[in-house]
Amino acid sequence: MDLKQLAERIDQHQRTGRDMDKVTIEHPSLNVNDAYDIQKMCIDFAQERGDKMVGWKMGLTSKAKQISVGVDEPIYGRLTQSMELSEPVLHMDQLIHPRVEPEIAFVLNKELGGEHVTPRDVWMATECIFPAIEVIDSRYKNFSFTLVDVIADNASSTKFILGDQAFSPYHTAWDEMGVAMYRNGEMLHSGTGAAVLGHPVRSVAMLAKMLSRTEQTIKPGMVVLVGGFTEAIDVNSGDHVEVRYEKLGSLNLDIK
Ligand code: OOG
Ligand code: MG
Repeated sequence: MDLKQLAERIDQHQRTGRDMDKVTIEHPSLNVNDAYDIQKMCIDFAQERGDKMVGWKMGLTSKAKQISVGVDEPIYGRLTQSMELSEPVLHMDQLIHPRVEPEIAFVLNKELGGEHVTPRDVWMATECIFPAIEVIDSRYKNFSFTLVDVIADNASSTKFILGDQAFSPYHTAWDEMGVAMYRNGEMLHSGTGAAVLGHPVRSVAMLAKMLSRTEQTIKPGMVVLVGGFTEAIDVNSGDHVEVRYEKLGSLNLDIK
């Protein structure tokens, strides 16, 4: 089985926003390592086209998210410059069935890596924390996938936006911080940071450890999305999403 050919196929669907069959239907023997190789190749293609890697995301770090997609272990994905929204507007063209979720993002000021990274190491390497919204859009039909499929599809990464205001890592207790997500004025989901592995800092530590398996590190300046605090919501043209973060203010997203 040619991993590069599979990466080319996924890359094309990521770019055109057309859905596709799960790669494991045709290739049931693909494993998690193959899937991360495919993910990396897709990002290499994007970089060859001039895009730039700006960070990482953790996914499926909360029970709510794991249950909603039927995959019960955390995964990571790669974030590029072209995924970052500079205005709180999401255009539906070239998206398939986007979903929106409340997150926070750590930005590091030191390299972080190794199989023994602790929350303490993460705090020592954290410059600031932003409220964030992630837009995920699985390239697979019906937003349905296995662990291997979703990793190969870059953990459904599509777009993200950070608030303008950066916060000190010591601004609040991030596990106690509440979020509430509204669509068109109706509150659909709420939760706290503890939903993410007990404390969001653990998600960054877990990423560093997962990356150490392939001798990679998180570089200074990189953004790390820790994973959705709650289940994601479907959005359509005309919708307005607001996420209220306790002690951080709100983020908004208009769907066009
Ligand atoms: C996988 C990506 C999950 C999160 O924050 O848990 C994710 C998916 O649900 O499609 O981004
Ligand atoms: Mg997410």
